Amino acid sequence: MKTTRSKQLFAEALRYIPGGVNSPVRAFRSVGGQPLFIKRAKGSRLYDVDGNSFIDYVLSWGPMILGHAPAPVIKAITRAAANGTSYGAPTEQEVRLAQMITEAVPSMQEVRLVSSGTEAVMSAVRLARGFTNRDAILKFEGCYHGHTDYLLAKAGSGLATLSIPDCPGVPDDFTRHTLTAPYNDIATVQRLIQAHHEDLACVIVEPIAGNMGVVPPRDDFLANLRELTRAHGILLIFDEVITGFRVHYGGAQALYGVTPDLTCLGKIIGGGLPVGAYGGAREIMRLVAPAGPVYQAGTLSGNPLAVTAGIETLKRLKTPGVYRKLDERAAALAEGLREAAKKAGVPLIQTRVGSMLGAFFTKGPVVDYASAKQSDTKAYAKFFHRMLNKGVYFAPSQFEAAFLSTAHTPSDIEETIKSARAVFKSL
Ligand code: HOZ
Repeated sequence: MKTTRSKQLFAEALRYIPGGVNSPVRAFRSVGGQPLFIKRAKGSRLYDVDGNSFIDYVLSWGPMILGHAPAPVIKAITRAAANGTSYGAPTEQEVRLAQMITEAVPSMQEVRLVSSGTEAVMSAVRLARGFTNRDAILKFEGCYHGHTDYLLAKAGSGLATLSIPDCPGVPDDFTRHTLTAPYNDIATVQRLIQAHHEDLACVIVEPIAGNMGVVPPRDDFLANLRELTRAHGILLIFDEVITGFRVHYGGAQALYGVTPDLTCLGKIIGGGLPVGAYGGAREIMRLVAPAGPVYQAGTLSGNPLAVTAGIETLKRLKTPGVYRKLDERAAALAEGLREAAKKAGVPLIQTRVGSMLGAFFTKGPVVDYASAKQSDTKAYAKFFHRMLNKGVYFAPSQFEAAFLSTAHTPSDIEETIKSARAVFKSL
């Protein structure tokens, strides 16, 4: 594979940008080698600056559920851009997107739009603290909720990829109020809640963990969290930045039938433009400024381009059969990879919920961060590079998810499985 131009650009990037990238996992550090610089993308394909093309399963880390550059979305944002790109004043479009979100996710009676998932979570936790008048929060090991100081404790995504357990620059004082428990371990949650319930404002969880690879919740894990938090007046926050509109039009909460108090969204609701949102019961949301005293603001919040892309994306996702089709294609891919690994004698645990997939090189089971960390990351790195050489782009980290879009065709899936057969044999 020719990578001359990517290499030149990366050398240049290293002069001006820390690590040469604007977000750590993009740097290929844990799989080795250098990142590819992307020139354009369309449908299921990425095209790099050296003229290589790839079937893309990263999809900008989740937002591009309709594939890249979907015609109706591009048309709508082009039209919107001609009317100006930001006003710092309310627009009709943001009311429409808020309406669509609250209709799709009924637990979000009111919603505040922000500019990233990090911002959504940070604001939701502040709101939970303001509402309960308590300081402590409980999060799960390997779950990633953005890069807010007190949420970096034992976090997934880039921190798992780069093995950073505690981030310098975060004073101990800031994480003093953050408790952590293993994902899927309700006994530990129960113990922590018993000990700290008077001070616990919220429990925050990715209802399907997608930042330590993909780790689905055990059968009653979410329902038990709901019961325990409700019993002690603790708010339950679902971080659905990845799962929102990904696993179901109503998010993971609709899929599992468990209703949180607050929900955080991002990625898909911006159709590939920077966006985030948090929302919940009216009684709680009415505390957000200017309706109430919990302050939160943003110059680009509700940005007209991002909101337009979000509306157009959600409109398409509402079409009957969309999620069934995504599920069928993802199932075919997961099954094909599993079979191929088995035939080649490669131990592989394939996890999947809808169109979110994980692949761990281990005998498993993978139920939490500790077991995800047991997997053979060197084998993943080899798999990643050999697939890349065959024109298939998976995440450059074991601890991220793979995603499918409505633009992935059966022949994309077949081509991927065919490549994987050869790659597994070579491992
Ligand atoms: N935190 C993102 C994945 N879970 C990665 C963002 C990026 O590198 O673009």
